Amino acid sequence: MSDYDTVSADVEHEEEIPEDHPRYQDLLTRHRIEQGVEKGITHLQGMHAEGRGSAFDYLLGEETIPSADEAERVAAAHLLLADRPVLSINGNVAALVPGEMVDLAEATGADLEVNLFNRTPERIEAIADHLRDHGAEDVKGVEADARIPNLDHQRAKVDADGIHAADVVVVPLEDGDRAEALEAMGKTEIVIDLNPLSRSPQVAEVPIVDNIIRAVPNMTAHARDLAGADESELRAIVETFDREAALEAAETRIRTGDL
Ligand code: PTJ
Repeated sequence: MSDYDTVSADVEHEEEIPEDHPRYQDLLTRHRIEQGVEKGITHLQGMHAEGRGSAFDYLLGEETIPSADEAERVAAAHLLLADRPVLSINGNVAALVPGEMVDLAEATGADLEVNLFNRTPERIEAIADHLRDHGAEDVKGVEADARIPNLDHQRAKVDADGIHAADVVVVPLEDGDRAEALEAMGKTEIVIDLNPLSRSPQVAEVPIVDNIIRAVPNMTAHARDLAGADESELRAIVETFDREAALEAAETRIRTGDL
């Protein structure tokens, strides 16, 4: 019998998923992605992305490993130091952690911007509404009056006073081309991605190899802890971070199960 056999596939509300189920987080994640597709928030391709992520998470032990926790603290420090931090939201992020992204934006003074790989006006509006339903006051990305250079048309659309002008950008579950193009614009990129070998974490200044469901609340908790820290303390946290070591620790955990 598989772990899934005890939970019906047609769960209507996430409260029906038993919290003591051994694969609770995975079931919750799948349910939220399905709901996202049904609401027109998440693209069908988001299901494939989720399936890939879930396999890596299984190998990570479905927990935040110490190197990811450190990266999440470093990310919080970067966001607190930034002049114009922006959190980029796609269809998977909106389905999985809408309220948690709003909390992180509040804790760090960041803006929220919808930025889609498969961009349509309907999805942009649906995601902006969904974020507002979860407490967001201002959602960028609807106007899209600027372009990321060297990227083809739809994926390049951003707000001039949002991602285009940002100094620090959180780009979760991102496709590699756009992550590289943002990096080429000189932005400090914080990438959340369960696959440490994917191009996005490989180009990020802060790669976070963790499930977004765990990573975002943990970043917010770190940001709240660091809220009273002075600039020199935040700079020390950022400067001592070793991105190569973080990527290596995640890959080792996935390949061997060892920390
Ligand atoms: O909403 P759109 O139109 O912007 O499209 C979004 C998707 C995710 C479909 C698009 O960006 C895409 O195709 O992304 P990729 O290239 O499939 O990359 C997604 C990455 O996110 C993969 O490396 C997955 O391992 C990773 N991933 C998936 N689920 C999670 C995750 N990382 C962290 N937490 C997750 N829950």
